[in-house]
Amino acid sequence: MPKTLALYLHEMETVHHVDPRLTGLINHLAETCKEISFKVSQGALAGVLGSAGSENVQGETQKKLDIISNEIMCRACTESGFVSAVASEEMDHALQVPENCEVGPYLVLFDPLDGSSNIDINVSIGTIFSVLPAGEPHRGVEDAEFLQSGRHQLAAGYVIYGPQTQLVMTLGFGVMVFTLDLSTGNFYQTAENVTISESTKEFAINCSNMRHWEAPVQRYIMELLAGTTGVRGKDFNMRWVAAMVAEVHRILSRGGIFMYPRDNRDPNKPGKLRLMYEANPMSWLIEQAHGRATNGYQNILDIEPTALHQRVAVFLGAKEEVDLVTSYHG
Ligand code: AFP
Repeated sequence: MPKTLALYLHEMETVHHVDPRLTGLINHLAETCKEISFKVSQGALAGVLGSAGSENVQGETQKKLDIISNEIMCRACTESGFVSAVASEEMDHALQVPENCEVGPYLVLFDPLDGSSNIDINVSIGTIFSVLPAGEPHRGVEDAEFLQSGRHQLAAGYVIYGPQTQLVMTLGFGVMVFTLDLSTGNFYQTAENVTISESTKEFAINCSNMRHWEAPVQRYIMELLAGTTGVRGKDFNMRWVAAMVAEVHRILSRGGIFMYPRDNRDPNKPGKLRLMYEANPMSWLIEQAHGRATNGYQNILDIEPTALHQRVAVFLGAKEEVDLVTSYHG
């Protein structure tokens, strides 16, 4: 039988001296995502599909499962005893730990349900998380305390709710994959030290936005589309799932490059994806798997955040391709 998540986390404590409160938090997140996974699998039977009729801080329409997942994550994290506060893509500001619960030394950020447009059509979605240091456990955490670059992350990962429910995570010692066994309720390790090939023939981008992209991205994509008849001299395949979790999972599984560039529709929105909830945790996973992640100009993990809900352009995956499209930005 493969290794359980619990055993892997115990090894991290003994071999790499990872703080037991951090491994405790990861275990807690995994248990919490099992609950979300169950709700997702129930779908219409649990009445969790469809729109909630509200908007989040980004002005996006919320689905019922966005709200349900957010409530599950918020409650589980703030009552865990491991965190000083949490921040979510679905909430305006940081959420504090209730007075009757203990505080811990970590800050957790999450996108409780990434890929909301896939919920009602039964296509892969996921929960993304990022763990930052809080210093001494304390209350009254300000939003500003979350504004740490991705290099400060102590743990990052996601749980994908697809044909299988899988936890993919890093504590800075490689990327590990755990698959939920529904018969035992345990996560078992099914891949370790995942690496991404430097080259690829597969890309992911929402081409419907092509006319809005900046010149470097237009050039790069046109070259890919030209295939064997163009400067690249090889044909490329394309995929688009509309859930970053699923795109990153495919890239970790068989390689590729994923892009969500900035475009000229709204100068106040440099890209669609959120730095703190999506780009940072995914970029750390990709770097741990020997890939690369940039915003076209610099490594995403080096970006100093200025706002909790900051957006960012994202190019991540196979090193050769990310380097090339980044070089086109000049
Ligand atoms: P939602 O979670 O709001 O559906 O957004 C998902 C996402 O942030 C990311 O996971 C996808 O890669 C991207 O948006 C899809 O965007 P488009 O709908 O513009 O293709």
